[in-house]
Amino acid sequence: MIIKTIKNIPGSEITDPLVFQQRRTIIKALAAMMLNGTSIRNSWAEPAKPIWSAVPQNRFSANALDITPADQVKNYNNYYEFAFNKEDPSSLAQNLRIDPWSVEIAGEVEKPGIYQLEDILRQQTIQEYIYRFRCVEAWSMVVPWVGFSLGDWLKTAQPLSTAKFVKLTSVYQPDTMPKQGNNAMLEWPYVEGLRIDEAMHPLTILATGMYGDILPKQNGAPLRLVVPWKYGFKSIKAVVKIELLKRPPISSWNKFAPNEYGFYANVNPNVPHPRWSQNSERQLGSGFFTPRRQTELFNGYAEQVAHMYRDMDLRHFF
Ligand SMILES: Nc1nc2c(c(=O)[nH]1)N[C@H]1C(S)=C(S)[C@@H](COP(=O)(O)O)O[C@H]1N2
Ligand SMILES: [Mo]
Repeated sequence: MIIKTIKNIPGSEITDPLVFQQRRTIIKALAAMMLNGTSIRNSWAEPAKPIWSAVPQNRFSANALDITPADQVKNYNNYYEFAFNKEDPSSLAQNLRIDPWSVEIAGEVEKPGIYQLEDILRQQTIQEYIYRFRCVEAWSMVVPWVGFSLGDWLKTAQPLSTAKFVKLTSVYQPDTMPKQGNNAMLEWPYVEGLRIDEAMHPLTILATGMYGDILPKQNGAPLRLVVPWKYGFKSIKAVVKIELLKRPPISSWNKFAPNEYGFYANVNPNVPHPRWSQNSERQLGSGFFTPRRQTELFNGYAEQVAHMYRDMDLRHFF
């Protein structure tokens, strides 16, 4: 499969230097995978060297932001399939099997299908996106994700005019995910949803890497959603299925506590969580004396996204 992939990309046929550069990166990545281990799974577990370091910046990527140190982002995780604390997912998630990986597109589309991860990555424009990320628990970070536009990919499946919402589903792997095995807390698998315009928005990405490298399993490998203007729980990890629907899906946290976790979950300092203020946030990795950051409406992305909510009461649709 991998060998066939490499043969299929003659550099001479590619004119756009960005595309050429990007495909070279992928070829190098695939070659590195073959050299430093016999399978992709090995290199995911133990990446020998950064493989996404040469990808171009997306136009929404904010170079001016202070990037959170990688070790903080890799060792402070919300991943309830593995643990309810933030310390254990980084070790427990290493058991997750992510090779082979495929993602199904289904529902209100002209062309439903099941796609192998390496084919998706080969066909989509892989870029770096430096984004703010704000958890509903009032901590935040800045992460250089590597990924591609969800909307660009969905367009290839040709959404029907009846597609109004998108449902995303995480992997169900109870033998490696202890909380799924125990049937604990949420209903499994983890489910999230977006309105179709939110899913098609160019800020919305599927990430497969971060910090120029492969995405760690605890951060959602091999493919996770990132919606930077919404609370972190919307950014579902280890995605295996994407369905386009006529009606809104019921997302996991919304079902668990509907008065605390809304469907929209747009970052909003003016709408408190029932149990705490959303007015400010602790920046992950900042020192003890660093002041909290003032939370911004739509997490600082109002210019790009506010128009989608112009006629909505954000207190009601929280
Ligand atoms: N499948 C799944 N996706 C998930 C979660 C989860 O528990 N399971 N937690 C969410 C929450 S609450 C947050 S804040 C982010 C955390 O992402 P990170 O560990 O990469 O920081 O993932 C989100 N995606
Ligand atoms: Mo979160």
